[in-house]
Amino acid sequence: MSTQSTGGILSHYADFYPPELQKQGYPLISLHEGNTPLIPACHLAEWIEKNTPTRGLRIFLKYEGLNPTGSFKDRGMTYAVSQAKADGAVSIICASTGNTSAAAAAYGTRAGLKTYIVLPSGKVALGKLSQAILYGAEIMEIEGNFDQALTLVRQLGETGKVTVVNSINPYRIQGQKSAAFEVCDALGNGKQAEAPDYLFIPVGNAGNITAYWLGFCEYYAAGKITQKPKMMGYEAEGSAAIVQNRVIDNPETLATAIRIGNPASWSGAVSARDESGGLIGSVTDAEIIHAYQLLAGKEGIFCEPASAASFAGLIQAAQRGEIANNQSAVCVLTGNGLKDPDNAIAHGAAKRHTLAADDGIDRVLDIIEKNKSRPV
Ligand code: AN7
Repeated sequence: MSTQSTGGILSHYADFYPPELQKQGYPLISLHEGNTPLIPACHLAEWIEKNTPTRGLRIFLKYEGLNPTGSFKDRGMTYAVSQAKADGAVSIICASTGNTSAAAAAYGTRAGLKTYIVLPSGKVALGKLSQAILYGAEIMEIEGNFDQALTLVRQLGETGKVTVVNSINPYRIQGQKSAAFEVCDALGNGKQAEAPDYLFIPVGNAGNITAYWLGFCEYYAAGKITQKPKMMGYEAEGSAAIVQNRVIDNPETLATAIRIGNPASWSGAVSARDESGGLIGSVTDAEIIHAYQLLAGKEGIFCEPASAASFAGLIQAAQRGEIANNQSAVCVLTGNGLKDPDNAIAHGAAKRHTLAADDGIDRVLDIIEKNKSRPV
């Protein structure tokens, strides 16, 4: 059986990619990534109405955690790995805070390419590490941070012995722009595609904000949409290089996915901000955790902490009066909550009870009784 696939973003948005990609025999490596839901967040909109001066905001969540490896990285990896395969590569390599490595290992394996990944030791969430291990990547853990891992990988790329699939590989950004198309198509609801007024997105290495902006600009140029959104990117406060306009040597945040002090696509993020009239801000770990809890507790949406930086940014902007009234906003939830079980367990709101095997129903009835007057 062929490993080629007609699913996934490269086939669905073929008009926005080079025609070679569709030619028979081209090794399209796909796990049917993309086509993720845009979920209306009515409860969060109510919360914003009650708790901030911003009126009439409509909120939608782009739930990228439902991609094949659980993050948006799959959109770029299908293209980067397909191209590497077509170019005759035998191995790929990436530095990663976790999600890129999971995607590279999955697509690399499917393509029959050896996958090497360089991770910051002790700083990768458990779900991501477990993926890379099961997919069978060659894992190198560096006693350093992501930025140091990426420096190493860039140097290895220059030897010509391996193909780098970090977002410095232009096919990654090209693949990831498809998420912007999907957002507009979903908001158009079967009619003319439509961009939101605001796009809130976490910023780590700044590849994704660069890719979304490219996607909105291409849809606009093609006449698919008549306006582009303001791009609202959010770094973690302890890793906010773009906000502080300096490289952060020792980036910190519990949102390990965006624990990055020298973003590779820095200038792309700045252009997206300036050309769209948006902003790049930062959110504290406390703001991230609050947003993470609200997403799960009010909408039933489980994302990883870094993803919640988008909604944390929305809360902050709404409180500061940075959002006009009666607008629409999309928050990109970049990764699945299952990626990081440790943070969910540490910061979840559930009350946990232990029952003896012979407690019978009385203890449970007692718990139900005590909860009657408590809000959900
Ligand atoms: C869940 O996996 O950089 O600004 O090595 O995993 O495009 O870097 C991950 C980044 C946001 C930031 N949300 O996106 C990696 C890596 C999640 C992420 C980001 C990442 P970029």
